[in-house]
Amino acid sequence: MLKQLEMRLASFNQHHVLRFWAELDLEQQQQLARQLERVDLELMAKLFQKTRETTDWSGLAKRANSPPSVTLANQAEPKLRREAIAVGEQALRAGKVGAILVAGGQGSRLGFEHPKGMFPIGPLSKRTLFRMLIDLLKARAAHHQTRIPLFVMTSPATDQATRLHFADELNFDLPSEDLRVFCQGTMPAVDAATGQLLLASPSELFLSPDGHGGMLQAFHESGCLNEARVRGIEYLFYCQVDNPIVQLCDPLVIGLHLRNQADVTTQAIRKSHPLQKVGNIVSVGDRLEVIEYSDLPEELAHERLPDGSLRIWAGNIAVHVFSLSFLEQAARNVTSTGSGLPFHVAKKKVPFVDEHGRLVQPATENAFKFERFIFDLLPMAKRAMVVEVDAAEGFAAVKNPDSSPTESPTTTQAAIMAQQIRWLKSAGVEVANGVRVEIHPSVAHDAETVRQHFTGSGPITKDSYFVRN
Ligand code: UD2
Repeated sequence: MLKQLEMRLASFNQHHVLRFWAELDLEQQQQLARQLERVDLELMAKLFQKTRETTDWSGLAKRANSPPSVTLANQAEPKLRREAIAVGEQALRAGKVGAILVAGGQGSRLGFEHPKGMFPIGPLSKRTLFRMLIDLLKARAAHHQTRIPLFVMTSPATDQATRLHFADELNFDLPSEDLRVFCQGTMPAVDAATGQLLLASPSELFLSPDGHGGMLQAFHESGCLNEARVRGIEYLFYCQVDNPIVQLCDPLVIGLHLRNQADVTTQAIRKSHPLQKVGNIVSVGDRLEVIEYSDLPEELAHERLPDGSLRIWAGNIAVHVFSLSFLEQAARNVTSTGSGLPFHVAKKKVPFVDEHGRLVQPATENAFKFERFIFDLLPMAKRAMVVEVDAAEGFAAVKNPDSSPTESPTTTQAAIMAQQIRWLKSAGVEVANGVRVEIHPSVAHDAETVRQHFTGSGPITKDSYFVRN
């Protein structure tokens, strides 16, 4: 077995990963061999080659237009809204909708040492991101007298802690058949100068999650895709664990998706400023694409139309509705062609074990990491649709620690409270200035249910957490 492994590695100039082999015990040798068997060395060589090529993002952005979109603003097209909501509600009631929550990222920017979903974000309740989102999902399901199965994607970095957390929380009272946790794959990192695989220890490759685009393969290979099909799911609502105000399984966006017979429908926000750190959804020819914020040249990000609005305005908030049949088709392509979603490269600082067996903490970026992004499914879709949502009503992601002025726990909590106070005020409830308010979704989960529950209530004059006893 060793001989074969050596030969395979040598033909890709990767035999250095066995340099500590003789010092490893049997278990460690088996661990390393198992890891290496799973690495596609040919793909790694190709990806390293590709790091030397540059993508002409500027050319693409110049050719790109902002995508045609439907707006969700309350006043817009009331008849279309009503009809779409009815269609979405019907799909929900018929049990045709499931939810995918991606929670495999390590949350390193936030500086939180547990899976990000465990971060306490409820402004008064301190409910975690997982609990906030699952409470919302349960409220949505109860409101439509239906069941919405939840598929949570973890990564090897978050899987165990996430499963333990769910067990501790008694799966947030979700029936066992409505909760699946599946784990995404990993990718090795390579030395930026040589393309050689990096070791995290003498018996381990350095591996990191393969990006949220790894969802497609993991969803398929874990059997979740098939399970969803067997259960009669036709539409999957996809979102990220870091956005507690996502309009989770909103009947309007599901209804628009259905009426348009779309493969993918994606929510977009109007960017608040040209360099906002969200991907840019554009249309190129008859396809949608996302240009990451880091790839969009600054001068193009600043371009404005004659009316003063941004030419490239549509910010990706990573909220998508996928038709199950489209995901199945895309997953079949992955299996049959081995190609799948493209990999994006990032140059990062990656600690590694050097030839003397010492762990080196590099001072500068020394390695390439490779990730797949879910939004690369957009250009594969024959019918893709963009729905504009007001950021205040659907996007308040937690990305950074409180020392940052944006996308921090404080800004997200402020957005949650501002939204709920807005809903209360539009239901005619007075809310005193400076008062902190949080409404548990089992009481009310959107503007309409707040109106139904609170109309006629007295003024709110002190910090209040509304929750069912
Ligand atoms: C992402 C999008 C950006 C914008 C923004 C909105 C990318 C590359 N960029 O930026 O366009 O839409 O989100 O919030 O997607 N995750 C996994 N597995 C992984 C990596 C990430 O599950 O291997 C999850 C992670 O747990 C989180 C989400 O994906 O929920 C976003 O990851 P991120 O924070 O790295 O993405 P970000 O903020 O750079």
